[in-house]
Amino acid sequence: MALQLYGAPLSPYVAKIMIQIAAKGLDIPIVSPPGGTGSDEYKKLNPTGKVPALDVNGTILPESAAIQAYLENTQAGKSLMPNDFLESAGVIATSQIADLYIGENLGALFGQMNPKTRSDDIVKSRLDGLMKGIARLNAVIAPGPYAQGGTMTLADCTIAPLLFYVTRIIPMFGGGDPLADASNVAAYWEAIQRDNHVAGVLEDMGVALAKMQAG
Ligand SMILES: N[C@@H](CCC(=O)N[C@@H](CS)C(=O)NCC(=O)O)C(=O)O
Repeated sequence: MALQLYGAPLSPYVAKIMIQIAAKGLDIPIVSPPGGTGSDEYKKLNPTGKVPALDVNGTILPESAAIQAYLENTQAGKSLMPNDFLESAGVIATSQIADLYIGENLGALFGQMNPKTRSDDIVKSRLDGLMKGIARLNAVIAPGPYAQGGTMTLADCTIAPLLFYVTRIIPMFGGGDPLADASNVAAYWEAIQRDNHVAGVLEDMGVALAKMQAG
């Protein structure tokens, strides 16, 4: 089966698939979307224009949660989903809480990085939303070493790259420690960075972010 992942180094949604690929020991090439994310050229392949997208023998699968599920169901390597249906649904729920209530707000804040074009109202409402998202995650996540059940799951692939940005972006907008009132998330964040597969991908993200900030 020929697989190829369209990706970009700074995307937390791409990083979640890269952690999954690393943890399962898969060999899937990562390529830049032709013309760039959001370009007309790339939209001919993937109508959403977003990364990640998985090319499966010429069929393009968008959306990171769908890609996670596809790779989990079709590829060999370490299982990242519990066998128990209820535990497995819990992993999906925790991933969704992180994606919807943290990831969506982070995405909006990325668009407000430039102080010259920034809307204070958008920043305020998205920072409020992000803090509520962190509180929601705090209510469902284990304090490490992994998000659920003491072993690596797809939830860890999703959450770690989002926390990478949470801990960097809120201070950039003048906020304090975003995890100060979220002790489970704070302990989890300390622990998950010690997983080798997670650490490798987060390190690459750090390098790409430093390069972007240096202009
Ligand atoms: N819900 C999507 C979100 C993906 C996403 O927002 N990707 C961003 C990069 S972090 C992107 O490609 N943005 C380009 C665009 O919106 O045109 C997923 O889970 O895959």
